Amino acid sequence: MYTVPDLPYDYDQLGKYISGDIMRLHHDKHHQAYVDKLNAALDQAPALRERPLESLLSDLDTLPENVRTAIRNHGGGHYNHSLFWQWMSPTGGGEPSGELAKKITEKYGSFQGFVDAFTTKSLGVFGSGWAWLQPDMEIITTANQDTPIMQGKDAPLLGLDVWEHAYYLDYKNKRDDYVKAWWNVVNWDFVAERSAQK
Ligand code: MN3
Repeated sequence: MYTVPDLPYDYDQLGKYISGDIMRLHHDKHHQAYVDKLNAALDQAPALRERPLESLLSDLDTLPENVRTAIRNHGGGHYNHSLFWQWMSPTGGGEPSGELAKKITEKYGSFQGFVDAFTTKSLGVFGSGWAWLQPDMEIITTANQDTPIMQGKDAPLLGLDVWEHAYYLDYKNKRDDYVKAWWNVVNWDFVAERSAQK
């Protein structure tokens, strides 16, 4: 049985940038729904419970057809959101340092160059999806709850949820204001940790 992990901070702690109302809805309702539907799918294919979620998501083509779409959508949702909570922090924001900063600067010229490129990609996602920074410093996007490991790529270093449910209560249709605010809570320590593991 999969469960929703607790937030590593209080619901209201990102409040200036992402309200407690959004965090409660997003974590307690949306993420919970992905987990519930993932568990329901696995009830239909109990043998898959033996395998880690990453293994299922990176091997979707081999899964039984009756659960493949559910695992893609809801397993992807659980995987992405479990990381997303950790990619934010009340003490986040600012810029990365060390090796990660060097890699970003090498690729994008400056940290601001990276922020601009990532923001442009995020705003270019049509409908619901995510923007990702990959270990090779490429910025990619996926639709719905698809995640880079479904496409044979490495696990992402950083990801941004640009589904309307992630910002609508605070920002209405203004995705650009949400993305601008989000940089203030990005947990660069966690991103650097993931980068160092590659
Ligand atoms: Mn979401």
